[in-house]
Amino acid sequence: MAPSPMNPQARQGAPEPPPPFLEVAEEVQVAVREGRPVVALESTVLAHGLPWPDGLEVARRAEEVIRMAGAVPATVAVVGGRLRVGLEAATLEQVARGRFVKATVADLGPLIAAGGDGATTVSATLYAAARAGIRLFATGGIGGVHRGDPSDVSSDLTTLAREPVAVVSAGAKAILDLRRTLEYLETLAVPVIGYRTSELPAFYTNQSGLPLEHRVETPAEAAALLAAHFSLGTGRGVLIANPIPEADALEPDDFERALAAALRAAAESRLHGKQLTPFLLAAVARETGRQSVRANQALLLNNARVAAEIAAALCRLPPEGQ
Ligand code: PSU
Ligand code: MN
Repeated sequence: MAPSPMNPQARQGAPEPPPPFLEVAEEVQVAVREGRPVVALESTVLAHGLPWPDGLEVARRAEEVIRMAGAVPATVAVVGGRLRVGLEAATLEQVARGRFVKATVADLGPLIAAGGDGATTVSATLYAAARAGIRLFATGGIGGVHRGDPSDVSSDLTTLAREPVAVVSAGAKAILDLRRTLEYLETLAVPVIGYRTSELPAFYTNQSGLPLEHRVETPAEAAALLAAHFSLGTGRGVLIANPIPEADALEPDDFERALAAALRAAAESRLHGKQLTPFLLAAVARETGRQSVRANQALLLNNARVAAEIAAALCRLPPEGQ
């Protein structure tokens, strides 16, 4: 059901009849019901985007940062065939150990049928967040159009066009073709909003050279923009592009050198599809002497904080029509 402009639930997310395999943690359910801020987090980045135990450390810290900003964190994963929204500490650790398979929205049906375990990507997390009535979602960088192979397009993009959730991300992962990724989002009519920037951030760095038309300066401004967007009832999400803090950014030249080596290694191993992104991220981490891992953690925590601040501002807006 698309949220209608008159629907008072439009800001918090209109609850649809939940699919039977969706299991939303009590704390998250209560917060959504009472109109309190909630931020969803994905789990692929914990399991496959960062090495153990960095993934676990950042998972815990992201949840803390969200709580400190007054919101409830809701990390998403498939556990024993149940799509879980909000994980307890022991499950978070299991996920970060990297044994859960990478699960996109297309993998949910097979995983649920098999009773399997999956770490959800941005696309699968968007699906779950929307069903749980969550409007804000923080990640590191969304997937997009790959360099060298413009036919490899992440389902993160097409799912953003289907689920009315705002994703706070440091642009898209810089291992991608950012220009084509931005074009693709334009085709899908997903608005891309710069958070205190007029340039698409490039994940580990802030220089993409790609201008953004829309920009907000504060959580309140972002919340007002989201309320207007969601009230349109287009059913589409929003990408809020939040730059990495300058002190944590990589030198663009260092990153490009590391990426060139990573892309060569990927081509030699003939990698493609789901394996490509984790392979490239791991190779860049090796090439930069883990500087990229530290940058990835810093930007993720920064996105978690901004998402929580926007979620809180969204809940503070006066009721619609007044
Ligand atoms: N951002 C990171 N690390 C990651 C990812 C994003 O910093 O591991 C993950 C996200 O889960 C995203 C996925 O949804 O990579 C995209 O993978 P693909 O390109 O295969 O669609
Ligand atoms: Mn891909």
